[in-house]
Formats: sequence, structure tokens, C-alpha cells
Amino acid sequence: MKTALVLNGPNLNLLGTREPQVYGSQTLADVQALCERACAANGFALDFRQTNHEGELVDWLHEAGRLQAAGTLAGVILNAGAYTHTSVALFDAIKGTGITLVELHISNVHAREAFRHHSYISPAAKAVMAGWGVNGYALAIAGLAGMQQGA
Ligand code: CA2
Repeated sequence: MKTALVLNGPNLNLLGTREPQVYGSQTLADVQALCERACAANGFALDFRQTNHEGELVDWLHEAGRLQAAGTLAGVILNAGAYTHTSVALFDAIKGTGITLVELHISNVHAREAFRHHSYISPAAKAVMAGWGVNGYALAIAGLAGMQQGA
């Protein structure tokens, strides 16, 4: 069974505590449980992580590259949080590892402030999703399963 690696960046540990009108009322633990169910339904094991540190995300993307090359990782779903809009290092890590990566945002970043409209992740991502709320994580896991079958 392959693994889906779900990576969450800065401040996503605050989910469910503030800004429910933007991010909903579910906590990150709720999102992890949702991802567990979606992975079980799609035949994946789940590896779910969150960090507030850019370099840790880079290290995890490198690890993902090694695991995907070894054939044990289906791909990565990355909500890079605000680093989406600032991080050349994440772009380089995704490009440098060649991993299958889905960029995910809970909110529709294109309907928000102009500084959220640009993503350093998108040009290196296989797919992008935004605006589906936390259910986007389940949709992305189903999408990753479809990619395994060449859909
Ligand atoms: O919509 C998304 O998922 C974002 O990646 C979330 C980031 C934001 O910087 C991106 O532009 C879009 C922010 C995550 C912070 O989440 C919080 C949740 C509750 C309370 C405070 C922050």
C-alpha cells in the first residue's frame, strides 16, 4: 500500500480557533481524521504533518522525493500556508525532487487579497485546488488515487 503524504505549513495548527468564516470551524486534528477516512477509502496509508518552519517543509519534500523514488509514496498534498506566496525554496525543493505534488488551499486564494494571488508552488505542482474548504483534502486524496491509475 502506498502512502499519501499531507504536509501543512505555518499557522495551520490554528485551524478551528479563529477566522471560521475563511477556514471553517474544523481543527487540524479534524482534518487529519478526514484524511484518514479518505486514505482508507482510496487504498492509501496516511502520513500527516504540520510545521511552522520553512526549512522543515524543505526537508520533508526531500524525504518525499526519496520515498517516491523507492516506490512507497503516491505523492504529496501540500498546504504551504503563507509560504505559498513567498518561498522560492519550496519551488526549488519540488522541482529538485520531481515529486508528484498537489497544491492545496482551504480558501479560494484568488478571491482574497492580491498578495495571495501569486503562488511559487503552482508552477511546480501537478495540480492545484483552492476554495473547497477542508473537504478539499479528501478531494485531493481522491485525485491522487486517480493519478495512480493514469486518470
Ligand atoms: O487557504 C489556505 O489554505 C491558505 O493556504 C491558508 C494560509 C494562507 O496564508 C494562504 O494564503 C491560504 C493561512 C493559514 C492560517 O490558518 C489559520 C487558521 C485559523 C486561524 C488563523 C490562521
